[in-house]
Amino acid sequence: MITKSSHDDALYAHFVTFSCYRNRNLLDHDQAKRVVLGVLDSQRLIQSARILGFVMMPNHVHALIWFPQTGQLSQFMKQWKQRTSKIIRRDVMPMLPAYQKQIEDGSAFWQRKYHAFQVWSDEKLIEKLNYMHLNPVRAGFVDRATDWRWSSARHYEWNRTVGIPIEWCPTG
Ligand code: NI
Repeated sequence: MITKSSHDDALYAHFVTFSCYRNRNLLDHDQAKRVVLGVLDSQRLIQSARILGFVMMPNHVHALIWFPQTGQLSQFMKQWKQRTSKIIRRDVMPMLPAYQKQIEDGSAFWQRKYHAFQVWSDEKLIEKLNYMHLNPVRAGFVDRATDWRWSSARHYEWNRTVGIPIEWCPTG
């Protein structure tokens, strides 16, 4: 069962979604997606999290994340978003003038909030993974989920590496 809640007081996977400021396609550039993935991996290590899956779209990101302790999600999301924004502004944007123009001076990179749902069962985890992996298909970018480089679909279909380790989590 999935329930929407801001509580983080039991062990379960979190299905998180966050978007670029004003839904702009700020992740259109692969260099930016690479930064988002790299920070996800480093924050995973810092907080001993497990990443069950992810997809990066041009204007938003979904991920399924599990922690061995409660109360970890808000710190994780804060760090993931802040560090990503900082690195992209510092290292990626200056190399791409057209990209830099997409963000006015002082404007945010990410929408301030993120959405999180608790996922309690394997059945719902699989449902959420499928939903995530089909994002680029629904958007018309690719024919099959595995054609999209920026998701965990290839891990589940072909056991390929997808840039970060993908792990399962204990469920109730
Ligand atoms: Ni989506």
